[in-house]
Amino acid sequence: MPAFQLIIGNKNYSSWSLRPWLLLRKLSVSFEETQVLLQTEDFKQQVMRFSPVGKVPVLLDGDLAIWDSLAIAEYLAEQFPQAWPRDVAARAFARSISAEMHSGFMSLRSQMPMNCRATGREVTGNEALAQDIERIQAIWTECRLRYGESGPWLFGEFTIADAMFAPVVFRFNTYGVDCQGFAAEYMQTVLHDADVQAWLHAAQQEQATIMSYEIGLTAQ
Ligand SMILES: N[C@@H](CCC(=O)N[C@@H](CS)C(=O)NCC(=O)O)C(=O)O
Repeated sequence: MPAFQLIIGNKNYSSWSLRPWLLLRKLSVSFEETQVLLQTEDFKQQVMRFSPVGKVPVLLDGDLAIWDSLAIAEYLAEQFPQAWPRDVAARAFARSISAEMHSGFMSLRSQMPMNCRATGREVTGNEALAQDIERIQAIWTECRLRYGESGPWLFGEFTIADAMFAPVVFRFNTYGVDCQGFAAEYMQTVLHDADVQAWLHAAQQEQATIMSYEIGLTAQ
């Protein structure tokens, strides 16, 4: 039986769930997956069996529960140090952008919710959304230029930073955000990754639809 159990929401919509799921896959750690669908009547009640917050994701390691995506990532990094870049400066940078993702980009989150199986959606975003998009492309470009020599991910090898930004790639794909250069290449790396594809495939099989995430069907 795997040591870890990961409680997640809908693969199509739960961007926070994708992050630790992808990290566990990339660390080749076996884990059991338990899905609690968002917006089911007893969602809170079900998730609160595992965590006091009642939000997904939650990682269970035996009797120990770790909630919140970044805390889960840090917990895993204690056991699998390759989850962060080895170089101290790169690691500091990776931690900074991961924290920036975790605590910021509110306009992106609210105006472009993750809906990974959808494509061809259009939103007329505001200036704050444009700034979020610009900042994310700048982050990806800087990472690839400064730290990306040893592989196709932000820091060459896959790290927590890639897990943190994976849902953003799905968002850009869904809403047709036009990326150029290094940012465009990075999008392709993520979208063609086998584990990301496995997540997407599962999302495409899900039947549940949450209308508040289904935006941009026609130009607004
Ligand atoms: N800061 C948390 C955010 C977790 C979160 O908001 N999860 C959403 C799903 S993506 C959730 O559980 N929503 C249900 C609710 O708030 O009732 C993290 O990083 O894990």
